[in-house]
This record gives sequence, C-alpha cells and structure tokens, in this order.
Amino acid sequence: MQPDTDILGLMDVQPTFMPGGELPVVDGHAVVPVINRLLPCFAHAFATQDWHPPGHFSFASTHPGKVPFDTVDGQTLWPDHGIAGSPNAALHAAIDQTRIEVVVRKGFHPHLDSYSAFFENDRTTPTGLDGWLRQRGFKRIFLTGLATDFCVGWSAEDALRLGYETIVIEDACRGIGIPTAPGRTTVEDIKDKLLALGCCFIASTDLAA
Ligand code: VGL
Ligand code: ZN
Repeated sequence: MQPDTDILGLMDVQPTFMPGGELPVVDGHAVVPVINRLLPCFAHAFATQDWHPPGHFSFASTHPGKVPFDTVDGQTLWPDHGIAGSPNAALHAAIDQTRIEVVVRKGFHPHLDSYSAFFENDRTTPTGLDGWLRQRGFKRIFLTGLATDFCVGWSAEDALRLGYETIVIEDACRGIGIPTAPGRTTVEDIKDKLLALGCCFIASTDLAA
C-alpha cells in the first residue's frame, strides 16, 4: 500500500440503494461493515452521493406511461431515488466518515443522469473529482459501494481512461443486475469491459483481515 497516493472510494453508500430504500440493491446494506473494515487500511477516502432533484429525467415517474427499468433513448428509467436532501440520500449513518476528505454529489442536473463519479452520463460534463484527485496526488483508486454495474463500474471505467490504477473490491460492492442477454446481466457486461481496460478485481480480505 502507498498511503500518500492510494485512496478508497465509497460510491453511493446511501440507504436509497439498500433494502427498504427507493432503489434497493439486493444485499446493498452488506457493503457497510466491509467498507468500515477497509477504511483503516487507507489514509485517505472520498465518497459520492447520488443527488437528484424531484422530477429528474432518469425517473420513470417523469415520463408518462413509463415504468421503472423501461428505457428512453438509451436511458434506463429508475424509481424515484436519491432525492437531494432526503434522509435516504445521506451517506449511510453507520459509515465511519473519519477519513472521508471529499464528498462528490452527482446527478443534480435535471436533464442529465450521472452514474460515474467523474463525468455525467454525457461523458463530458465533469464532476470535478479528477481535478481534486490529481491536485492531491492520488494515483491508485480502490472502489467500493453501489451499484457494481452503474456507479462503481462507470467510475472505474472513467478512472482507467483518466490514467488511474483502478481496483474494484468486489465483496465491498453489490450490483443491480439488469438482464442483457441469456445468462448475462449488466454486472457481467461491465466486469468484462473493465478487465479489458486493465482493471483489477480483489477481495476485501486481500487488504483487511
Ligand atoms: C445509480 C442507478 C441510478 C448508481 C444511480 O449510482 O449506481 N444507479 N442512479
Ligand atoms: Zn440515480
């Protein structure tokens, strides 16, 4: 480990993505204790929050006649979730925030969705995180959180393209898993894409006992 240039990223560890939340990821709450065991292995951490205004473009409820998981122009439509300022959009209360030095909120543009921590889904509007990480000298990013196939996966892809060494800690993530082909979901699809880009996948036990 390189304490000055390694950083742990917590992606959307928000109750809105956990059982009982608006867009529950199966077993999503299980990432919280894993992340709390990983945090002491790092001197630095950052977090993201999905942070949407009511009536956001990505909500099925915004599109008459549409239901969650329909698509419009390639955009997957979701249940209303991650409402800026709502209790379920907070970072999960049990997360130890001691080492979290910056929190990046994304998805606040009403007409643009944002999965990645680096760019909105137009893949050009930056969140500013790259500048922050670069100015602070971080070179290697370890990713955790929700969801493997959206926020984590898209962030990993952008991190790799931006030149960061990128490691996904698999058991510190959970995926949504939308079917894409027989026997395949968005989780397998993103993993194959990330492996081809040079992403590493490890287990939390590789870092923390
Ligand atoms: C996410 C679905 C909808 C994510 C955000 O950040 O993983 N997924 N909005
Ligand atoms: Zn969202």
